[in-house]
Amino acid sequence: MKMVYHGEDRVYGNIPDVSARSEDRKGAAAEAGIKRYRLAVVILGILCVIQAAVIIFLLLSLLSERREFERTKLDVEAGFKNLTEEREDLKRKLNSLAQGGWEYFSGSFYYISSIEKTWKGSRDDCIQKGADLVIINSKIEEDFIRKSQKIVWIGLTDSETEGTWKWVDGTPLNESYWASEEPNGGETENCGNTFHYEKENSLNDSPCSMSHSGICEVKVRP
Ligand code: 2F8
Ligand code: CA
Repeated sequence: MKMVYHGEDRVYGNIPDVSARSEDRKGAAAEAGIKRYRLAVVILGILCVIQAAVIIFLLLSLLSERREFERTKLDVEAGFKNLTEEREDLKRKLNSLAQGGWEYFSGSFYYISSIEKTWKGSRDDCIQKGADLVIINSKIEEDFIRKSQKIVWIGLTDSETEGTWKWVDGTPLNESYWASEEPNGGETENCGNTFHYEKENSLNDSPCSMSHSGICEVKVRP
């Protein structure tokens, strides 16, 4: 406020000081501007911090994924190397089987012994070769064995329980290829062979003490 004079007369009063008000307004506006500016700086700062946090998080995720990928890659490479070695090993084994008189048929190698032995003697020979007497799982397998045109011991016996025929792996005889009227030996004939190889169904029971060739089997695929 400032005093105003009119001629000689002094007039006293509180007249608003316009220029001061304008100054005040300017000051207030400047202060508000500074506040807005500070607020903007703070918001920008917060946004920068958030952005930096997001970038760091993404980088860490990326690094962890990359490490995981590297680990998986190493595992796959090691698995591939093992498989390649196993394949080479199998090839060597197959070649040596083929050269040793084994015959391949439908996922298995078969060997017919030239020396005739009891059922147990023939089985022991097969086991000693890393095999066992054959287990017949299908008609085509039975036909393949019949084609040898020999009586051969197979991996079938009811020695444990009379009348309960089992394969050497302990599985029961389900699909049977008994010749007609077989098995007929009761307690005197407890081991299986291909006595009737000329017939469509060739299996027979014979005394286990008889001497025959045996047919061994090694499965090379399930
Ligand atoms: O005719 C089938 C019959 O043939 C032979 O006996 C005569 C067999 N014997 C031996 O293998 C010792 C039976 O087992 C067979 O059932
Ligand atoms: Ca018989």
